[in-house]
Amino acid sequence: LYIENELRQGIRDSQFHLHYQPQVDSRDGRILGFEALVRWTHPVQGPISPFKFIPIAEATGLIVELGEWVMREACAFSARRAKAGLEANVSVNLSARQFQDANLIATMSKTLRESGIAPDKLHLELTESMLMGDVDTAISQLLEMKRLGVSISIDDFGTGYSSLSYLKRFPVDVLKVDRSFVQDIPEDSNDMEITAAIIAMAQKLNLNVVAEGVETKEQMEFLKANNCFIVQGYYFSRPLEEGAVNALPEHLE
Ligand code: G
Ligand code: G
Ligand code: NA
Ligand code: MN
Repeated sequence: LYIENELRQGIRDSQFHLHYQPQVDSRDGRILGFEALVRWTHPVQGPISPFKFIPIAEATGLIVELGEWVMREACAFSARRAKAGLEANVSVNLSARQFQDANLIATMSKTLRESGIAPDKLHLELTESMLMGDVDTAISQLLEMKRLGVSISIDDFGTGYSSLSYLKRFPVDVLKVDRSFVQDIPEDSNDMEITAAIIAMAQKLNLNVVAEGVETKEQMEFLKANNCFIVQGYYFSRPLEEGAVNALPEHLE
């Protein structure tokens, strides 16, 4: 209850801000876009990890309000980047409560309109488990999102309960290979096989594929050699404040 009240107060008092982690072309290091990640600096306790507050925001429903703020702020970031002639793709994490929220489409539509960004600049990241409950309802919600013109990614792919037979029914654009498969490349040959198989499957389904959690040059080279051309991770950059992001060169590495 304590942290719930603090969260509510924090939203009111603008204690949240976003960090942005670059997504990069593995062939030439060019920045292709960013994942927005929310941060909370509590006035007394200082920084509080999202691993701590996101689950509470989800359990209390406050994630809907917080998530709306995240989407507005990420779209505003994208608009500022576009105005400056910079790469403006931005990915936002959506939680289950938001995906089930009856107002999601209206809010998203309004946010896009008010920001003035091209809707295809906004990417929404959802997890497999969010889609696998009521599949038909999930598909119609995804179709409404697609009608707004946004792009949809399946986050943490390979860790949830996705059924491959449903995958082709979902109107999604991108698979994000979970970092648990990437982190033990090249020591774990099973993980290498799984990663290569996910990339190959994504290609056959005409989906883009993003590898997350790339921490070493060797991992990046492996992914590139296996036709994964969008990579994200500490090897290129940690999530950064907007000022630091805008100071990055067009090509990293
Ligand atoms: O940066 P990292 O420590 O930031 O994030 C920790 C966890 O919090 C990750 O699982 C990430 O997906 C989640 N997270 C970060 N930002 C957001 C957000 O804006 N919305 C939701 N729903 N989850 C987020
Ligand atoms: O659940 P999701 O995939 O959205 O989580 C993103 C999380 O991964 C964030 O906490 C982010 O800070 C973290 N992250 C991003 N790049 C790396 C990386 O290269 N290594 C590790 N260990 N974590 C990363
Ligand atoms: Na994510
Ligand atoms: Mn992920």
